[in-house]
Amino acid sequence: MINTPPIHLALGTDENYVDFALITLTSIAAFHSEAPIHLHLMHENLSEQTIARFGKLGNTCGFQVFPLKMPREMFQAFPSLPDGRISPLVYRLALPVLLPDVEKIVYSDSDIIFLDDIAKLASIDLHGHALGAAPDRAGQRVPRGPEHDLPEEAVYFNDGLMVLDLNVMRKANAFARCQQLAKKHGKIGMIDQTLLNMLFWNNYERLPQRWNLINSIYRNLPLPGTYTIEETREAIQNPGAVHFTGHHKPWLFWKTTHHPYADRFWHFALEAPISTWTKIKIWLKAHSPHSRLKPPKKDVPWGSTDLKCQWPEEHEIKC
Ligand SMILES: [Mn+2]
Repeated sequence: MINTPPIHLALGTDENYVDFALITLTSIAAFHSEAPIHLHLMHENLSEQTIARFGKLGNTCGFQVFPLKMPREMFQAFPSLPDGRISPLVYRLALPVLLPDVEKIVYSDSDIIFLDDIAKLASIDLHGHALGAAPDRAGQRVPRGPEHDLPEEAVYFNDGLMVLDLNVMRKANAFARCQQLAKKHGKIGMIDQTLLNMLFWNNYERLPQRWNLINSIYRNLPLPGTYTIEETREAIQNPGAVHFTGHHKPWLFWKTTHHPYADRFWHFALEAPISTWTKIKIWLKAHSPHSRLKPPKKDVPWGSTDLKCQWPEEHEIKC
């Protein structure tokens, strides 16, 4: 164990998203047992008390927490939140600069639940590319063309779960170029994701769909040029990480359920070290009529029998 190199993992949060980050980490701990995890906790102004909550979870689950405070001056080029804070969405862009000694790192959003060992994701060969990521339907809404710095043929990826090669990103001067592009494009939508696509649309390794099962996957056919029907079905049958993209978050009471694995979120939320009040709210959602999986609008070649209904034995929280 001592000689095993650590898995580097980066998560970014403000006080509003702390519970969700803790839920994501609880799911990671449940499926991971080998190499130690170094968690780089990106934040701007988390209290010491809050950071201690991550430390406590790390102590019981065997990962080390390294708080990583975002220097405000680095983020001047990006639109800030209405109250003046840095948007936590853009923290990830600075990783190549913030962690000069780290080579490979997994970045995860906090609306993600892992259902397999993160070590399998971290060890995926990127074949010299800057990053590994999975394509996303959200790219359909992004304007293309030379003036938008994104060609028509780009297969737009989701940046919520990525394996990054920080050396390759540093060589490409990724963060400085993100700053320049942000100034040029002002308030573009999905800014972090669109900037990374502008830089790396032709320099990313396509991850198997099972490593980022986005919200729309169950109710839609895969976009042409992304995954085949067979690959999509396999991913639905054997997910590695599920991602509650878009507005239908499984913790929002009035939102209907579009993600086939929303129940896994409810499970880990009830296991995670979060407040009882939050757990009650999530339990109510899990037991409300809105928890029923909304069927696809169109004909899709999979159904509820393709969902992984059996929990693997190792889902038990080990810590
Ligand atoms: Mn996300």
